[in-house]
Amino acid sequence: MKRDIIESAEVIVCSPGRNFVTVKITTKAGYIGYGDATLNGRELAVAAYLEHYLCPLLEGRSVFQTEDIWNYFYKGAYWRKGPVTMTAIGAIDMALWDLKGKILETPVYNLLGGKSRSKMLTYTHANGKNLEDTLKRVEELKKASFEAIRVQCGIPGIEKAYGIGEKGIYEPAIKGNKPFEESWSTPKYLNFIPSVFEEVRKEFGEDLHLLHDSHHRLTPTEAARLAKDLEPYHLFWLEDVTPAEHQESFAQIKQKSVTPLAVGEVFNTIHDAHHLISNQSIDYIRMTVSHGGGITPMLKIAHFAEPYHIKTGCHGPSDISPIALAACLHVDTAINNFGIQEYMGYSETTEEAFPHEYYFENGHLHLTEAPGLGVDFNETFARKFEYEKAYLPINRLEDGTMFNW
Ligand code: KDG
Ligand code: MG
Repeated sequence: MKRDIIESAEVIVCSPGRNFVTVKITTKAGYIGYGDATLNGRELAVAAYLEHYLCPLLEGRSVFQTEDIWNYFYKGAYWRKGPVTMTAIGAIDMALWDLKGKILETPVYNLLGGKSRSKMLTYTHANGKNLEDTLKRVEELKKASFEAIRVQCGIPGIEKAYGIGEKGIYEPAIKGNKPFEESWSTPKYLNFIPSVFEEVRKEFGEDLHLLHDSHHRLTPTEAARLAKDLEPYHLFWLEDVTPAEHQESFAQIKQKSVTPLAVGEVFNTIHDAHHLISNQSIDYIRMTVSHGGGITPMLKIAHFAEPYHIKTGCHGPSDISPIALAACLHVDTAINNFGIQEYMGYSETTEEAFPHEYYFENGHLHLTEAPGLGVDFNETFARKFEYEKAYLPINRLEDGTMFNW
């Protein structure tokens, strides 16, 4: 019996700790590969796309044909791109690479170029309701060995600002039948945020890598002001300063400031970023493996960015499962132009549902020699937690105008 021929592909939607969509591909010889198809707040759309259109076409295909299968789904659909389509293709691609590694008894990174490094610099989030809280959280994370920290802070006068959770835990999707409403004031934000970084530097010195996410809220001129105001605090990067559909905006910001720029967590193909990369308008490309269509295209994007001095900084929120995080880590390990890996961490229930080989130690994520992606799926346990609809918040200006979240 050929080891690599696919027998079935199945989609599992459940909520161990939060909602996740998992693809399970089984070969005729009994090998099992897993992919993550979670698209926060739109999970069932991806599940339906997979169940109705992609999974039924996999039977009889060889798991080794990742390039042809990827193009079969991308070019073969006629309708290209978009987060739903690309997350669905990404999950299958990930599961196929997992299977290739398992069949060949080697970690996936060995199939992508081999080990370029032994550990990945990792950042996590300090989200404080106010400055005092934020400084406390930075202190805790430093003690937990993080060398790179994304710093967000509640803004005086804004009741519910982006990225601030209760007791330091931040989960953006909220269960219910309607999105939660946040509010926003760009002037209040711009007037306050530089003072946060001034305090963080005063308290913790220059050695800590500091990052910040503006979450798509500024115009290019406002973004340039923030980037300039933050220059004295030497950020590792300033993320998503402006809505990323308009690639030309970044060139304007780049000309006005030397604060490094990162973007890409909502991108799903190279066509969202090719000008940004070839014009060197950014410093870090932040697409993640699941939403960017899988390991196959992510590797090409990293290679394309390399000669332009652009490094990777894969999105790694808790709303992609440990399977997708592991897929990022295998790409991170294999490429030369790795920058940093985001890691928000998971609840105990999520950890139990997805036992994994990767581990965090001394500020870095590490992989082992385990074959495939090195993440298992405890299906019986995970299925005990039923999917519940959850939406990402929406965001309005103080006068009620719909704004970017
Ligand atoms: O689902 C949306 C989150 O993943 C996003 O808000 C997190 O911006 C984010 C980040 O940088 O991790
Ligand atoms: Mg972000």
